[in-house]
Amino acid sequence: MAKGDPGVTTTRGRRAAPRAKRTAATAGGDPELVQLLTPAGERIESAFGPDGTEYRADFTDEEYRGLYRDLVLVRKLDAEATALQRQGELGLWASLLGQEAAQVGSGRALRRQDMAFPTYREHGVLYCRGIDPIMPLGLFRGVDQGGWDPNEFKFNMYTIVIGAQTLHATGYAMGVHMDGKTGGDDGEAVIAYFGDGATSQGDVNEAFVWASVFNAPLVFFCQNNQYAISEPLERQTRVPLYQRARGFGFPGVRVDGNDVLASYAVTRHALDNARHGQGPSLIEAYTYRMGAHTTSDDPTRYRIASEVEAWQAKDPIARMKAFLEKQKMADESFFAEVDEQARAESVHLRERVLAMPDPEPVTMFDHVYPHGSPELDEQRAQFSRYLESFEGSAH
Ligand SMILES: Cc1ncc(C[n+]2csc(CCOP(=O)(O)OP(=O)(O)O)c2C)c(N)n1
Ligand SMILES: [Mg+2]
Repeated sequence: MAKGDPGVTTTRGRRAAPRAKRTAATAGGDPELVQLLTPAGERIESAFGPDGTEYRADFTDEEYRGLYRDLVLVRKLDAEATALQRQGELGLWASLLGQEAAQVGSGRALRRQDMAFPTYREHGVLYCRGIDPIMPLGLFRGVDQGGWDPNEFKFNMYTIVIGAQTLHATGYAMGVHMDGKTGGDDGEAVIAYFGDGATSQGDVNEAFVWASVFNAPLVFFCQNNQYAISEPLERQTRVPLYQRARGFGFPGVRVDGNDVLASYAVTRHALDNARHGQGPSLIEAYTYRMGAHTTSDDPTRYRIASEVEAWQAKDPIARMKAFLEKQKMADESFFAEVDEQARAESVHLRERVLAMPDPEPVTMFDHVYPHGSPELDEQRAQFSRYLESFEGSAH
């Protein structure tokens, strides 16, 4: 989307609006869900969070079209990565299919100075941070260690250890606060991504405690995609996840994670509170993992097709397209042009993946420590001798 700063207005502390303004009718009767765009593509003027905060998102036509473009692009690039894995070109891929709106909405809500801590599935946020989508593919191809400069892009490394990044984010956010970088519009906020399954990890609960008592400028962004590999949500919690926040002493809100407008509005509000020194909050983005957990998983073994079909009807891209059509903000030529851009970018991605050179095996010792170590030097030498023992081999 356009790099401007789209308007999001929120009103804190108001009482809940009359029913007609709320989202209950369109969100399957769930008054707990903040939604600004229904699955049919109808725009909702405003929606209220559990603490009475009113959320709105008013974008220009260009910005609405930009959000749509982002959604289509990240889905297409993700599909290309899945195909590359299927063809043996990547070792593994964790698809974001179905979670595009949660990621683009929250990713675009970040201001330039904000820092993000992802899991292994945040390809949409990575895209919004301006990182070349080729960057994580080296990791999943096994030819590099997935490197980009976290400080340059304000986006940390992918984290496979479930929940660990919430502690990293908490420590970082505490540092931001102690350095006096909060308290104004130019303050820095931090966002930590994690899944529904991660909420059962000790790390995540410890992060909640520390962030709370040290008033860290941190948004905990939980993508509740309903599964932790094969374990459904009911194995993680007996209460809606966003309500957990209350016990830790900070606000929680559940947003329709398939609604890019609401995901943006809720995240922007939480980040702005954090940067102004109002401490952490928890966002539960209610969404669905449309594909497998990773390419190593077969979801047909633990969930039924009708469940997937029910969520297909809430597709984040279809509703944004329906909205643009209804509002006459975009015509067929626009949609065709976006599709063509997505196709061209995915072909370009594929070409670059296939051209990635295989690393020399000994380079695995290169980036373990910034300045190496005598033990590593010895291991490298041993490994080199081992490789040389294969007389006549490529090594
Ligand atoms: C500490 C730890 N325990 C277990 C695993 C294995 N594991 C990988 S993904 C996953 C499920 C995570 O589910 P969730 O937090 O809902 O995130 P999602 O994959 O659905 O995005 C598990 C248990 C791990 N990577 N790290
Ligand atoms: Mg999950």
